Amino acid sequence: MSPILDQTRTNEIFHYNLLFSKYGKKDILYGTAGFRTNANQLDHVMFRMGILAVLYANYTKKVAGIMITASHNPECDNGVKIIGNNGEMLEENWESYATILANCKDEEIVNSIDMIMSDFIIRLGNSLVYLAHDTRKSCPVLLEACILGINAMGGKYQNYGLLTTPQLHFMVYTANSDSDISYYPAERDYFDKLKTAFFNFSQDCPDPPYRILVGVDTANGVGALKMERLQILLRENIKYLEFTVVNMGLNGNATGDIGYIKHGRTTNSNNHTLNDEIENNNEMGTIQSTQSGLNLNCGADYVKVNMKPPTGLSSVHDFRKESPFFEDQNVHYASFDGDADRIVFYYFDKNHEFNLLDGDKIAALIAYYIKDTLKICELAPNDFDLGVVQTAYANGSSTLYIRDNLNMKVYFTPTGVKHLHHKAAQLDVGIYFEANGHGTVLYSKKFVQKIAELSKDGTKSSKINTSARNMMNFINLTNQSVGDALSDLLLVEAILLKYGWNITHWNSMYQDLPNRLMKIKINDRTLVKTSPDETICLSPPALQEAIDSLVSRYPKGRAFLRPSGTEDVVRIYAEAESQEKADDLAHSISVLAFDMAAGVGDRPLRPSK
Ligand code: G16
Repeated sequence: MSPILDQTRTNEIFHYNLLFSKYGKKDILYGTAGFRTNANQLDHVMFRMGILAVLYANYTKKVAGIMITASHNPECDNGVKIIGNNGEMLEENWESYATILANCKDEEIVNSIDMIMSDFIIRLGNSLVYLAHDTRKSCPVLLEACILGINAMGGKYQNYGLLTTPQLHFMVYTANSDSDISYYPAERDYFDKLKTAFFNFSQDCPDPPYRILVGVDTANGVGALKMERLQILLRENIKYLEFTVVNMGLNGNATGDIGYIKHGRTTNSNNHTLNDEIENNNEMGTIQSTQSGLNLNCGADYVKVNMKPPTGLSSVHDFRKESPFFEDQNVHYASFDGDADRIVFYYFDKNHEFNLLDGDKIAALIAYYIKDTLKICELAPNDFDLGVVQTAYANGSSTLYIRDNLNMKVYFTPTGVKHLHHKAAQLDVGIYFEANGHGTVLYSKKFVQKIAELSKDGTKSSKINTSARNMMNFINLTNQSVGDALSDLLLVEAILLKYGWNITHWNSMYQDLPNRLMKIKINDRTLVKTSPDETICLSPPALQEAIDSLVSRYPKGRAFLRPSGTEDVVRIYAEAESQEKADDLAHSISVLAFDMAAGVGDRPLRPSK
């Protein structure tokens, strides 16, 4: 998320006509606009991000995007993601300017703007900023502040209302791939692309003997509306795959079984059809859902961190028990986060044990499919630079599997999708996933061109033509601008369909090393410094030595800690040969860090099963 916001600032009222008269268009008269709200006192920051986006759009001469969301964090948190000109994340050098602008005093704003304009040699002209937001109640107020900032700089904006973060990335990417920036891509384009690619892919796959039921936990967030729409679109053509959406965040029911399918129709407990919501949200509209319980006891982060299912799944279980169509092995689940840019999968095995398939397993599955396809297409392994990009959080077993079984290169970057994305973009096929479920695949022009040629090459066997066509559809199904829960969901389902695998089969690709993720609050997390790859703690002094000594006592032990970039916490990751030992190790390091780095509040408790 960018920039790093100073949440401790007191509220400010900013007189935007000062900026307007300096930078905005002089022919429109605006009064003084002040805004005083309690949206975590971040409205002034959103105002400045509106300004920044206009400057950035003027610099790149492309559409910029602002997504108002605090993603996987609780409802009370607020944040903003700025989207760069390729539909990707804002460049790093701009992030530091965004941070300066976000945190400067009111009286320094003009100077900060002038500095940015001079450093990037910006001349203000036409600029367009796309806006969207998640379902937080604070969004309308923050959006208003953002629009004021854009207006103050004489910029134009297009408000898309409720979108997932990856959808807004897609809009910016689409607009910027077209030279005419007055064209507004529609949400329909996004859904058409996914629907068509998935349908075409499935045409070349065998029909599964049973219908497959996928329970999707949308974290009571914006993903609910979008998943609902995707489900309706897919249902037109795909008969054997049924999605059941839970934790839709409507009716103020945070944790109940809110949405479920009966006779192929989706209702909530009020018999209010969700189609109404979708129709109201007609592409550009802004509706604020009456959601609550966003990311609360549900969603990708909750499931990954706690290694347990979210609340709200019992409707899927009920359905499964009642229906003769579904067999256990054909039921699995997925969880999105609050802005639907992450996804993890899971299922219950015969012993009703919970099994998690996180970003590492998704990366391994995609790597397997791509490797297999290249082999069928008779492309030499060295023709293309293929690789998987991971972070230190990647499970050790996943790295070994990708390296040793798939013979693919594995690269490591620091945490943060921007780093992984950047590395993946240097490869012909760059598969990147963080263990938390955030990731996608990037394909080079050279690779796409070759696959397109092979799909139509009459001198090749029909097997090669089909596999290459399959790969082309897979490429079209991928959101290459950013990790996208909806797109990733379909990528996974497409591969499972192709091989006729159920989730148990997928899970058996390799066995995760037992691991545990914990977080602690300390007085000042900025005092914790790590090596660039985040595996060694450089400060406070002596902490790493103590960690090393603990780790050495655990067979197959590995552990590290790092300050979070999105929450006021330090995260601790540990792996070991058993779950109990991984829990022990993570807990011991948490206590160590708590004691050595001025922990705040209660000492960390040992994780419960
Ligand atoms: C964001 C970043 C991810 C990162 C996550 C947690 O996720 O995009 O790359 O892994 O925060 O970061 P940290 O451990 O530094 O708090 P999201 O879903 O909020 O975009």
